Amino acid sequence: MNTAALDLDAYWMPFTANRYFKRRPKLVASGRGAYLTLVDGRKVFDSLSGLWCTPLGHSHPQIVEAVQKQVSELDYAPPFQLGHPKVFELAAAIARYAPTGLNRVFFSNSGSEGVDTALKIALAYHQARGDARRVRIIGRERAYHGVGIGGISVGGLPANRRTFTTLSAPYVDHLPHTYDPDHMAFSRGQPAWGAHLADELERIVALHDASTIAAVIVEPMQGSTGVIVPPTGYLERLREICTRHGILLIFDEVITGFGRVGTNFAAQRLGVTPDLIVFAKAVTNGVVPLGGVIVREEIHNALMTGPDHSIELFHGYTYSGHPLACAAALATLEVMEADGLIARSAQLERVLEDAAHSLRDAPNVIDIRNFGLAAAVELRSRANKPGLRALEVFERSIDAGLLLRFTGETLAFAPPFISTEGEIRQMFDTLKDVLRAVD
Ligand code: PXG
Repeated sequence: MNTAALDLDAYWMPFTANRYFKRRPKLVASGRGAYLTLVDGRKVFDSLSGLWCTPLGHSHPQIVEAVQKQVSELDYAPPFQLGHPKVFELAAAIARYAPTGLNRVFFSNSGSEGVDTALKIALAYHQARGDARRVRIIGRERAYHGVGIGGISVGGLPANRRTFTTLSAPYVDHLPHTYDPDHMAFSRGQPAWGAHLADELERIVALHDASTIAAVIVEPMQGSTGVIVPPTGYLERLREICTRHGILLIFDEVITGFGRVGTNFAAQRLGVTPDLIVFAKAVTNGVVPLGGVIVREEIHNALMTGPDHSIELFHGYTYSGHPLACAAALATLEVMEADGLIARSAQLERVLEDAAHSLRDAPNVIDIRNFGLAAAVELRSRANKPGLRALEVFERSIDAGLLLRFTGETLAFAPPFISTEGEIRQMFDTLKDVLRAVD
């Protein structure tokens, strides 16, 4: 494809250094299985499964077929006061994947919208029960809950918040994050240190009074800030404190949901059941945008009040439960089940862990973390040039056949579940070579 004639000016790219990119554009031409091919012919291993969203690999024939069939049959159906069979079928299928008791599903189109939806449901639930003083939401430092106003308010990444503070929701507070390299550098799986950080919730509850707090929202494993793994016992303690004070616990499982940590959701892996789960990404294998919230039955039922012809929740999207998204999701869940891919994700965890930690002595590596089929390698910054080393590693890796994700000085890996053991080892062997070549 001749891209020299392509005008790059009009497209304002998301979360991208636009000017840098447009001087050195990298355009993807096609994707198959665990690989993407750039327009210049370079083929790269997709080591983050897209952006954590394509665990079954690109162009999966069964998903492609399901979407093609759907678009020719029913391309769109209005979701307000009308439904279509697949959206009900999908909600029931998702409920079967979720922990017992969470069996009502509200659909959005993205993780950000899913987060906003969960926060609204939490507020609506308390109001419906006559507990309208519960208006505060507690998030966490370093959290990423998408880019909606709700999500950045409870989120904890300063760069994503600081420009927009005037729009942020006022009734929020934040737990401390759980990352402390002095206590947990090079941990394999869950760090032993840090459960006590959950007790900070008691302090926040005492400060604001439990009667004003609606919900706590956390990512069970923090993905986009660089695979920050919950310390053993930490989430259990959060759950216990929330239950004791009548506070809802929301797990944002946009990254961890649908097999990334070797179980359907992180809730099941970690044995901690929240009241609401936000999902997106892998549910459709990234093929069509879809997100949503899985809600505990009692929360849903508490809102089913008033005359039965009246709307119970004033919330929804034009594309809630879009037929193409439903077709893609049903096919994705079918393939996951038929091919045992969540079990495969679990099986590959140890291979990934060993391969990642083999970089411990590689140049400029200051931490390695892993959990489920995800890992992060943290690099030392060059003096006065934060992020530049990771950027160079990223560029060189592409030449070496590896597409990796970097933010700041953190490299993140979340390979497709269909990867071979050899491909997972190769990812880190390639990275090792690249790190030796970058000063
Ligand atoms: N919650 C969590 C936990 C996420 O990780 C969102 C919400 C927002 O989802 P949408 O669909 O609105 O983007 C996310 C998104 C990365 C990366 O490189 C992570 C995300 C998005 C883009 C890149 O880690 N997570």
